[in-house]
Amino acid sequence: MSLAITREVSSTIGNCELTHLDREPIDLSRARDQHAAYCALLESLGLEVVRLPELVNCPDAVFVEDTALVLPELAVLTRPGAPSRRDEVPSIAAALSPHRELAHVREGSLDGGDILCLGRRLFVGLSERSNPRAIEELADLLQPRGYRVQGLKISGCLHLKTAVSVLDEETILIHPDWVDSRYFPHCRQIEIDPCEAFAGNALRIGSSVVHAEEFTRTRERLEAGGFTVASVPADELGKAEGGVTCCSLIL
Ligand code: CIR
Repeated sequence: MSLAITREVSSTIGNCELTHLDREPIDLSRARDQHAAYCALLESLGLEVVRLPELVNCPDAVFVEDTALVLPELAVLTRPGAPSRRDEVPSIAAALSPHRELAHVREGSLDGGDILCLGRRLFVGLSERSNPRAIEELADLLQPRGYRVQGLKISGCLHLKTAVSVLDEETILIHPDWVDSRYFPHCRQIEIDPCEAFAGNALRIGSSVVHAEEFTRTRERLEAGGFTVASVPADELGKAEGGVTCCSLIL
């Protein structure tokens, strides 16, 4: 059975990093309820969910995606671009170590939310969090294992995966104002509804697509494209700039 590593929402999430959104109060109990619904949804889709305890001193620790890139052959622990997030990494390394060989980004900065995997092609967003040095380090680690690593520009959003997500082997969901669709000439592309700027983040689990429930117009586009959408409430963690991919590492 596949595994999803998740972590409880920190009681300090109100002090999260914010880049593109204004700070709004976050209702902790509502955020935790939504996170619990997310974990339950992953279980209903057949995953075994590991729930790590909260890290009180790391407000953003629920967003485990940013701390590692998990591939079939190995896991690469990142060096998050926000210094406040670097203490999240050791406990994720401990959680991953029974399952994967581990490698580390040591010099550059990299958030997992900036890495889009399309088969053995890895696209890395050059964001405010991830830089060319980290892309070089990733390439050194992964090219010998048959991966191609390519940086690409994004603008207007936090991470590459805020703007584009993989739906299946040949299809992506994309916000074309935030990432140039010409980077993906080989893909069928479904555009988000323009009224729903944050709808580009989606998590593929088997034949389902996990998606935030408030983005009903984009959901219609996904369904028209032939996808089965599993909606989950996510607006409270959305105030911390988190989406559905951010809250798990899938093995
Ligand atoms: C941060 O700014 O780091 C968090 N408040 C949000 C991280 C969301 N992670 C993701 O998109 N992968």
